[in-house]
Amino acid sequence: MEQDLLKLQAEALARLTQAKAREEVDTLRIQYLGRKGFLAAIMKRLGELPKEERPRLGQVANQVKAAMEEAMAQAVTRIESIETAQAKERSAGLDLTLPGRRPKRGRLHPITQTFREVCDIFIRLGFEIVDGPEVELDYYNFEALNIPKDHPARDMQDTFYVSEDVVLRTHTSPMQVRVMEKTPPPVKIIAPGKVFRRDSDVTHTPMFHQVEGLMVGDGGSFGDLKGILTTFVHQMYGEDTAVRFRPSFFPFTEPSAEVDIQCVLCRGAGCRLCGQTGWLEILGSGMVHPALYGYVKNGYDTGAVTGFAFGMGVERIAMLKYGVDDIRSFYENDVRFLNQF
Ligand code: 2U9
Repeated sequence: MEQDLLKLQAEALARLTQAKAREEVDTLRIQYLGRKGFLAAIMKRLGELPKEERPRLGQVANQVKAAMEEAMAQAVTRIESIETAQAKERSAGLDLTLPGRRPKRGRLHPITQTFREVCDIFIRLGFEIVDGPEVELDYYNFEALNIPKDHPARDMQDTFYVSEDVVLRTHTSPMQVRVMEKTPPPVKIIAPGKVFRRDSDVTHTPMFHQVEGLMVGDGGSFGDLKGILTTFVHQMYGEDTAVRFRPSFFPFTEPSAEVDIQCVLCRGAGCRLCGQTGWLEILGSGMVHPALYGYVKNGYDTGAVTGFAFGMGVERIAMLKYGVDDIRSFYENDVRFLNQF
């Protein structure tokens, strides 16, 4: 019987070292140590032994039972650590066969695109870019542009005042005055940048972008003005777009002309967009007012030099190019709108 017990132990231990899952260990526990298991079956025969042998065999049976329980605990620990290692390996593993996630591509804001397109056209025509402060002296924003205090033209541009003498620039024209102060003629420059006006509706935002140009000396006639601006319109809206120059008034130019293009929607037939006129205003221009040369001096002798200037709102240029009817759409950051450009 002792031999049977030791054989049972050896057999159980061997099977436990082979076990690969906790369920297998549970099954072995029931088979070997259960109420109707192998150990219980041998113990039932204890009564067949001579009385004096029974205590020693009882002791052997207890040792066998303890050895099997210990081996079962060890098997569970071993299986658990294998399972943990396998789980780790699974989560760390890269499946290189999975399709990659497409990164969302950003793109330039439509106003930035138009802004660059406008600037590029003038760069190709020989203009140089100048940059300057957005917070500007009243002097450069108004006085030196022939708009003295109390001049009615100040009402044309509702201004953000920082102090009595400092404003957020209402146009980029101050830059051109600053350049003329420093540089004798000829100059051929564009001043692109942000400008600020106290205005907000479907065609106005408190901040918008302008590109203004100035060409003084070395030409700079009204004929040059017409040629340069017609070329600009044709490059921006297509060669077949009709252009007209309409008399206008600005304090800083004389004579002044607004530039209209054939309506982009009805092609001149008349519609709601162009107010049935067939034309859309896109920019302002004119010959630099002789009074301005008196402010900058520096070789700009009234009578000796002539020049022309122009200005446009980039948002308006973009609205007409892309058929956008509310300027505020550019600044609401709705990706469904922005994705179209
Ligand atoms: C200097 C001399 C003259 C710049 C000019 C305009 C006409 C003009 C408007 C277009 C739409 C402003 O954005 S807008 O509201 N601009 O019509 N701007 S001539 O004239 C200058 C500039 C600088 C030294």
